[in-house]
Amino acid sequence: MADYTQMWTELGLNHDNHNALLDNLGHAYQSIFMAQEKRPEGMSYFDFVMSEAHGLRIQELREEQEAGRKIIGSFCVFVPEEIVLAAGCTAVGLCAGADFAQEEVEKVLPRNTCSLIKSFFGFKLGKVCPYMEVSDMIVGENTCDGKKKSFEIFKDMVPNFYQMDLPQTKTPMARHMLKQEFKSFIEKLEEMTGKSISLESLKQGIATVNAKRQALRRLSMLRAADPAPISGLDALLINQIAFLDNPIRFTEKVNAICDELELKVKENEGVKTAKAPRVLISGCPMAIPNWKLPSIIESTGAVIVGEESCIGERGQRNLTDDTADNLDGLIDAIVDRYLKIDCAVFTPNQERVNHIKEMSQQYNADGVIHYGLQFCQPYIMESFSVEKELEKQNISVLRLETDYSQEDMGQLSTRVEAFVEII
Ligand code: BJ8
Repeated sequence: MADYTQMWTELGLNHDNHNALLDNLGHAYQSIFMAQEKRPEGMSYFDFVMSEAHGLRIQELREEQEAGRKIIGSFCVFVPEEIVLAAGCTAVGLCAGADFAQEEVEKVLPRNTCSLIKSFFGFKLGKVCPYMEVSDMIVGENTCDGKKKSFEIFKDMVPNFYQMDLPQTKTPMARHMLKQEFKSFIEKLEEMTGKSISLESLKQGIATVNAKRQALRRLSMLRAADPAPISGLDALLINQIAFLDNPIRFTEKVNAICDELELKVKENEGVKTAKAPRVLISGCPMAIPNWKLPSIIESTGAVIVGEESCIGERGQRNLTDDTADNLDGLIDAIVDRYLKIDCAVFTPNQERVNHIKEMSQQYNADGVIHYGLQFCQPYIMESFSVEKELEKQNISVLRLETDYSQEDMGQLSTRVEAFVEII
């Protein structure tokens, strides 16, 4: 990696903390990803992106800023990338997948807060996330109580915070509210950039994001093959990088790896042997660098064939209809697309269980591992009804609760191994 010290200083990063984080990440990446066998050649691009995630990609974002674009950071797949792009801005997902500066975090948040929320506080307090620091505006959404209340504290830690209110039901009233929220978001972006979103720019934004979703869908479908042509770890990594990379280049690279995987499927080549146990993961999102559970699962010899998660199919599943010939019609289409996201903060949320069943059939999964982050009420509460419904269909389920620490690795491995043996 080139020397980015000056850039990191200009962004206000804490060098000691940041170096420690990069060191840890580098080691984890080597031992988890590079140790895998039979990786597709196309993964070399994604390895490169990861190796330059705090370097070249940040430099690119700064160059975009110099050319007049604004960078919009967010924590939720409800923040519409189509609208961000239409406003001439760039969207980045703020990853929150590792513990950092825990002592500092617990001075401002209760201990029993989910790891994801603690993580973005830790990245901010420890000054280690260049994406957070390069963002011109950070959007926080009212989803779970944890995020909603923690944003009341977080908003004072960043220079330009925007709160997006989201409904928790899918009634006509809730739909109306979401449309008003998206319109306010458009106004905010227009005010920031001094430019109006036009029919053409919104169509273009929709086309770019739809193409990215279609490429990720193609990747998902290829994982239905037995033997699976790509590991769950690598597929998860691609889904994680979807939140950081330039969307057009990313789409090209995902399609390129899909071309390679199609050939592998034709030739019956897989990352594991045919008939290796096939697992579907369902639950909380796994942000970079949260690879703990997938690496435990795949180290047992099983292969993960899908993620029912926002960093996975829940976040990317649906396309936005781009056929309307006026701006309001396109905004309606965006609202309709986003209201299909079946996050556990919604009630009722029968669609999610239906999707889990559908995915386990589509990808020929032998069992489902429900992943809940400790203290995440929406997903942990929902895991009981998910388990009941899946068991009615004779789908084996393992419900796990964990956090970002390494302390429960042994216990998790034992439970996962036992599950993989019976499926
Ligand atoms: S649309 S899943 S990205 S809110 S793990 S912080 S829910 S206590 S992340 Fe999410 Fe948007 Fe929903 Fe998706 Fe709260 Fe649970 Fe923590 Fe969570």
